[in-house]
Amino acid sequence: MPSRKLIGATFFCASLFSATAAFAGLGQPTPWQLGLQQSASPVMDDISWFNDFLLWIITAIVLFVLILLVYVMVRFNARANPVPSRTTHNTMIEVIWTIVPVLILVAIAVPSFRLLFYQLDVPKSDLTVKVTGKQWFWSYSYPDQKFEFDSLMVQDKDLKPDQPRLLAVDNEMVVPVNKVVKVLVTGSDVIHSFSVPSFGVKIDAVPGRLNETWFKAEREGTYYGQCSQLCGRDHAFMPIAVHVVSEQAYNAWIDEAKKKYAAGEPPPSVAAIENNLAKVVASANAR
Ligand SMILES: [Cu+2]
Repeated sequence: MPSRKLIGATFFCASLFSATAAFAGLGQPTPWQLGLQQSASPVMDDISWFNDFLLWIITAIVLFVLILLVYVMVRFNARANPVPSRTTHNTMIEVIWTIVPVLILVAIAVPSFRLLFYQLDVPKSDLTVKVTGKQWFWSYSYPDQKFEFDSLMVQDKDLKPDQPRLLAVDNEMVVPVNKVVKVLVTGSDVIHSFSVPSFGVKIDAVPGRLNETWFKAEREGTYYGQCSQLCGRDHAFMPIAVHVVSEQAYNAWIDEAKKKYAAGEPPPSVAAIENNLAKVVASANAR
């Protein structure tokens, strides 16, 4: 009974969707996670919706083709149908199987393009953060506040109990909740990619080019991402951590960060550079 099969399959899909919501973590991956990470921004809401929408469409297509195949095998096998029909053309069916896929593709294309423009069209922003991918860490610059800092992965031996391994960093990028953050992304050496799944952000960091994207985090918390462009030896060890806080906490952080980073590190002395170079040469000779 195909109708009962269909109900069973629909039920299975529905339970898969609810399982996705249950398993997916906020801001970071979880063991045995199915589907995408939980959304924390309007763009990611739309990406999640589009993902589920496509899943329904492909599920319906797969079931339809499966039912047709089973029907053909049962109804038209040599035993059940010893004298086959000689039909080769049926205009009506040919028109349908041309038009229906076109309609399906249009139904997919419309929300797909809408989403693409939504992602790429940066709305009026409340603050700007410039992100630079380096081998192998990220630097965050707050041009309005005139400071910049590096963000390096926390090594396993220094990991605190509440920090996720390979994702936690020493200096997180901090942004206020419910504010549009414009992100300028570039690379300083090779191509990296700035990616935070919960915000629906993924954009290449290309040396000599400034890419831009945006997000609006709608919930406080820490959101993790990783470099998503193979960039060399420590590609897997340059995570991204974005701490979303209240407006007051953000302002307090800005005051503190200005003191901590504004002066920046003094440029290294010539002696220090020469010393460093000597070490590099010595280690190269030793090898
Ligand atoms: Cu990278």
